[in-house]
Amino acid sequence: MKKILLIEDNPELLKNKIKELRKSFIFPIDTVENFTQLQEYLVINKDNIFIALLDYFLDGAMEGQGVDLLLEHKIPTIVYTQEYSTEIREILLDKCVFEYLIKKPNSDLLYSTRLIERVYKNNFIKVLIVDGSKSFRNKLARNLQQFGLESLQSTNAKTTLELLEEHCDIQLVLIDLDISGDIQGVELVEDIRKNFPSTTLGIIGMTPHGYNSQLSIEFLKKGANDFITKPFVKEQLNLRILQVLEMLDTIQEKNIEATIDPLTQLKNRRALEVESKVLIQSALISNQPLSVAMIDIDHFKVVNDTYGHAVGDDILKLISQILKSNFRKKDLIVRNGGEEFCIVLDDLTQEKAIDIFEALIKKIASTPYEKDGVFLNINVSIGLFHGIKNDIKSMLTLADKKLYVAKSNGRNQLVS
Ligand code: GH3
Ligand code: MG
Ligand code: MG
Repeated sequence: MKKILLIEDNPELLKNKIKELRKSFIFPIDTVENFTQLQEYLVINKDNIFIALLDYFLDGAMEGQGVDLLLEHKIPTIVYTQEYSTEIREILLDKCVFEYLIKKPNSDLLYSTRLIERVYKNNFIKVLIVDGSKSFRNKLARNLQQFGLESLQSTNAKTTLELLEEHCDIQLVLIDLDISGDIQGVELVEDIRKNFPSTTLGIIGMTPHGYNSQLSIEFLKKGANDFITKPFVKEQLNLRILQVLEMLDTIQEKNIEATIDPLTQLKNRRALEVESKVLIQSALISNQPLSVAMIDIDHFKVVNDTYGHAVGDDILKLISQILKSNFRKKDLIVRNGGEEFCIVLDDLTQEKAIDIFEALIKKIASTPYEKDGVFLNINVSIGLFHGIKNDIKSMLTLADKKLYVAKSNGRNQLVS
């Protein structure tokens, strides 16, 4: 895991800062206490850190040489001083440092935390800059790099759309009003939105100074998440980027929460309803059957009643683990609710599907649960429907009927 580098020559402040950081982050923290140490540290470790928190007036580098050294190594840096100085702020903004803060205890703590988290996450995404001016694009790219963001560049609509198709890790597009080609910035936003909704891709429109403010509003109407007027102060842009990316993260987290079962990390019933639609569609088109299996743990109530709910939960996790390791990545594996699971497979003959689920029953029966002196054999019963219907519900009902037969025939078996 990448680290935070803390550069501070005041031992008391250093100690407090570490304590503060440990409260908010699991990232490892390295520290150096003067300029010589910083030089030595960077020779070996420059690729292992994702952000540096730097005391501007550093022992051995009272002129801010620490900043230059970190920038030389393209390391995103937040610079701190004891007292606020407009002069230092100007120097730092000019140098492309992405943030300058005061190091009074607890000052800007929440903001610092947000920034550090953002810079870390920025390592995994890209920004696309769409602008006619090469010098502006390069300047913006340097800025973004200080924010931990790698960027791609484009001058026109066609290349922009191609790059978006090619790079699925682009999470933000910055589009100037005036771009090359026939299609203008605002129309490009509209084109992008046909395939990339504002819940997965952020767009910030850039309007050159002096343009009619109505044009900025057009950006929003066509689907941009925000706009900014040129020329802008870097902090202004960074804050807008921060907000847009944080919003996308929140949406993504909510989507995952809504479709993943927290105990087993398997998909839930809601995910089954959504994802089975795609499988059913392509099965109907290619006239191929699906294999839908309902799996239910045998006598699970007895396990809970005898060994307690925690052991029950552990067993649900164990079974989920076996299911995950037994199927292909594209297969739909779902915790349906309680101690019931559902698996949807495509591309199989009925014989092959029966083989797979017979093997699964044996595998589960031969993988005992063993922990804290509890030793238990677990069995499951499976009802298998093989065929195709227009909706998942009717296939589940048919599989469920077979599961019922498997239970009444004595459990630990497959009925197809
Ligand atoms: P059968 O062989 O007929 O399926 O019997 P069974 O006991 O497995 O079925 P029953 O439906 O009677 O009981 C299911 C039990 O599963 C009851 C419930 O407490 C337990 N259960 C459901 N969800 C969870 C869970 O999340 N954690 C734990 N520990 N138990 C759960
Ligand atoms: Mg059961
Ligand atoms: Mg049940």
